[in-house]
Amino acid sequence: MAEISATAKLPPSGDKHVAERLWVIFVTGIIVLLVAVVVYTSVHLGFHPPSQVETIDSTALHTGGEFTEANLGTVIAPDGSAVVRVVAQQYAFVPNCIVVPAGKPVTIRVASADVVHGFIVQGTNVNAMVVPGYITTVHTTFQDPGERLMPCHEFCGVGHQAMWAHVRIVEASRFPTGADKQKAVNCAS
Ligand SMILES: [Cu+2]
Repeated sequence: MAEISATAKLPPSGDKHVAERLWVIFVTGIIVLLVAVVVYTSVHLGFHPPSQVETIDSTALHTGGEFTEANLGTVIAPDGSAVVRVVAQQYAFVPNCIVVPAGKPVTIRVASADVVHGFIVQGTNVNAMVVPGYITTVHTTFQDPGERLMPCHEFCGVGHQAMWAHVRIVEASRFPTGADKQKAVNCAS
């Protein structure tokens, strides 16, 4: 009788190992899933963190340099690609309607004149923060002509909800003339 009860008290070692194995499989599965999401969004959807760190004096954007008023808007390079320069400030983007060519590489460069802002263009990979003192650079290609909203998505003060711009995507052949002569254009051009 004594021998039988001693045997009955042994822990169920087989069950414990099965549970540990299941946890290892579960946790490994989560890691594989997270890596797959990072690879899919960066390779297939084109989501990249801004990696090129460029600094700028946010208190002097209007006094000279890249973000003076005449430079704000879109300029077309000889290869047909576009560079868009935008200033984000409480509580507007300047210009508040940007025009870009469809099907061409577009580089958007944004600087803040005051506090932290953000911008997102719905239905695209454009989604970034604008931190004072730094230039935010985003690369994208807008496929289809049309109009999209570009709201500020970082709370920047009492007027934040009114801070948004339009992105007008037009056929490259119908782009406003002058943008290819280093003259920045916007929707009003
Ligand atoms: Cu804002």
